[in-house]
Amino acid sequence: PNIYQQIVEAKKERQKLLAILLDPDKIVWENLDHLIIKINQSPATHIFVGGSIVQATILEDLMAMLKQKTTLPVILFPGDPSQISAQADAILFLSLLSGRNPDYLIEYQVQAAPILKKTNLEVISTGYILIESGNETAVARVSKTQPLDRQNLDLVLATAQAGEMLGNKLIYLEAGSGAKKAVPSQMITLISQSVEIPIIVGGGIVDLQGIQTAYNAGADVVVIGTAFENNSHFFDTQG
Ligand code: 1GP
Repeated sequence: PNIYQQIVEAKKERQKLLAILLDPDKIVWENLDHLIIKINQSPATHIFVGGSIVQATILEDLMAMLKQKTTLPVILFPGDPSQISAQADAILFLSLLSGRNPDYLIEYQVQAAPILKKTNLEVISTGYILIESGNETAVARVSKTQPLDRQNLDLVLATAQAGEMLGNKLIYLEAGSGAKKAVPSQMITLISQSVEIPIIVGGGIVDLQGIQTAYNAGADVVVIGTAFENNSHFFDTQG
């Protein structure tokens, strides 16, 4: 089954999706079994795998474990073209539309294309928009780009609309991993009402209420990284 079609169907049905982000670089291997059990018990519908800097062997090892121990679809969320594993189900083919660094707009995509052609990965073009979040996040640092001003709704809107016109299948509103402030609700609402494609929201969401707030604002997919990484009981302690 086509993962993107499922996301579109869910949006139509107003069914909300939840992705747990695993950064291969931060995995504590002794805890991985337990972590995957907790993911299977959680309301997560997808697993995202990626990070700013990831060793290839670690990525493959993590993917092998995930394929063995969970039936959830695994989607690569790569920081660069080295983070491609044929063991995943799909890849977010990202363009960092908030930035003006050509590497993240076209260079890395050109490098990745021939590699992806040799796999069966479902490629999901994603307009990736980094929003200023009160602290410098790894995405901004590693990509050497400026996030968009969180007050400048017009610019975020124009960026999302351009992303859709360019043919992207998803818009990802990103505050950055470990962000102090999550993407503002008002912004999520505006963007979700102004583009047809599904909206992913992530970065700095630390409790179940934050997830609900993003859903209510119009997010179709919410991504939880750090909060689950810090507390594998995240989804049962607060239920
Ligand atoms: C980062 O949006 C994701 O790319 C998740 O962020 O680690 O803050 O949950 P957190």
